[in-house]
Amino acid sequence: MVASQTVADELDPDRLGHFDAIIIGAGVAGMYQLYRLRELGMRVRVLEAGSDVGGTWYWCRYPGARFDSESWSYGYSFSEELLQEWSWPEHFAAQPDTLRYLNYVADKFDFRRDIQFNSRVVAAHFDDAASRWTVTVESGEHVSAPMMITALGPLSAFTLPNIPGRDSYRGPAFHTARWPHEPVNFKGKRVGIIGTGATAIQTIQTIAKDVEHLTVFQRTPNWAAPLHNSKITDEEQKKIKASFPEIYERCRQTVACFIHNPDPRKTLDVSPQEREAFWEKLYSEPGFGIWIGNFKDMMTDEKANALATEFATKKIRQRVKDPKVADLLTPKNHGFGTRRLPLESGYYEAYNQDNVLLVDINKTPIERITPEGIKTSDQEYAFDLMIYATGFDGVTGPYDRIDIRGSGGRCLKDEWVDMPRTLLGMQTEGYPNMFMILGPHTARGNIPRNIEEVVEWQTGLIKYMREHGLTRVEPRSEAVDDWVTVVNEASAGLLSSKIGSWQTGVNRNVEGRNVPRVLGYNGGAVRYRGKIEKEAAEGYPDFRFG
Ligand code: NA7
Repeated sequence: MVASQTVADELDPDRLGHFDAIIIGAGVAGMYQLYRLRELGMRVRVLEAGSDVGGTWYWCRYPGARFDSESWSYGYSFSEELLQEWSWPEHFAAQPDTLRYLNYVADKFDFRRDIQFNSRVVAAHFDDAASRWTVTVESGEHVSAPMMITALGPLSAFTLPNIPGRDSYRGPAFHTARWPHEPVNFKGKRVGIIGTGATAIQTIQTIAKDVEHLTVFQRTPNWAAPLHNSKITDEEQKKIKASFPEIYERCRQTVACFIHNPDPRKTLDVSPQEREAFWEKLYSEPGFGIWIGNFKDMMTDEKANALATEFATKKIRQRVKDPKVADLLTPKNHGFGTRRLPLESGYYEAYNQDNVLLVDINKTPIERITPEGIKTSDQEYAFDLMIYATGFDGVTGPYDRIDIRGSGGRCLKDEWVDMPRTLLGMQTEGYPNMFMILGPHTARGNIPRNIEEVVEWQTGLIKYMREHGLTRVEPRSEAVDDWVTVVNEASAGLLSSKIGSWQTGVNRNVEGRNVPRVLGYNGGAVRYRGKIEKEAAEGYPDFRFG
């Protein structure tokens, strides 16, 4: 099967040209794109760095990894049979269940026969004369096809902290995005973890009860709110399976494709008592309601945001016994919800345990990593195991890590060094026949919903080209300019636009990535859908064909 369809086969001149498209990545996006291109009768090769399918859910298998979005709103919606066959065990599934699900999908639709694993893409070059992309993997082998679809994932380029001595540590050290496939035993271990983002929060709350001692090195605290996960009962399961049309319709109508949507009221429209009661209700309910279902001005009005921030601060104080620790865990440099809000299950309570220590590395900076552990300005810590929960070079990072050369040898990394330029987040000028799934400047929220939308739209464009005998497509320059303006305007006034996070492409471990950039279309999924549907209905006027 896969073994017999190697890249080397493709080098056989008799077979050269057999592929109609190359997809990079076999995660949620790559697999769905494969499904849709197969429907068009295209011969597709998927190149995947991992040894199996799953993307994010293949790599990020750290303890406690799980959805923050409702499982039943997250799965693929394209197959009624699949929807009925698969049963999510919990309202917010854990990573092993999600990976099991993606494997189930890969088996059911026989995806693996078109996927080449252990093939990290390092370069993709467009040949103008032949109008083909040649895509090279780490081993030096390459494949070529007229079309290339990047399904890289916005969070796949993980970053290690640039701390001196990092390689000198003698014990095991894992980044959360490269967690071992074998179980890691925490019993009796002294563990150090760097980072306090969504990933660290899930890890910390999960391992705190097992470790002998856990030291958390925090640079910037993040806001977090309760997930309120629970098992799905048989009765709920039946109800969910009977309601998929309504669930997906709901996701289509909301701003970020989740089941949650902003409350139409403004924060100051209601009395302080009513506000408090509303927030208490949201805080006690499962999922992103407290973030996405909050008052509609929470993300745009400083005063409104300050009140929500006050509420969230109070919650931390209520839950963390030591007021000094509570204060340390309270973000001071960004308001509630202005970074992607991690959902937690007992995160704050973990700090009430005697075996958990929070170290503020702003006060006592990490000087170096030593063979035994970590040396801060005032102390040396010895660990049996270290965890880097230090995040990702978000959105553009995965593109920067591939040498992508377009028409005339132009280099994507150089062109995007300050700001990416795209049309609808799907294509970029000068890179013909390169289709991006969740590239910069698309709407992002409930990721599989966004993926399905983009994949279906791009498949529609490819179908249109095949029906009209067109072999080359790229966006018109003026349309790209317009889209960049639209994207920037949609982010203006959003409090989150000014805040450094992976969503704004800030990562202090990566040179030149210190300043927030607009990397998503923030005008909402409904408006985004309206724009892409109009473009298709009008016969793709913003694209140039050849
Ligand atoms: P995040 O949310 O980007 O968090 C990374 C964390 O690591 C964050 O607390 C960083 O602090 C910290 N970090 C990074 N580098 C360092 C160094 N050098 N020293 C100390 N601390 C550091 O990534 P996650 O993986 O947690 O979550 C990513 C997304 O995955 C999440 O939003 C969900 O959508 C799923 P900083 O804030 O930079 O001061």
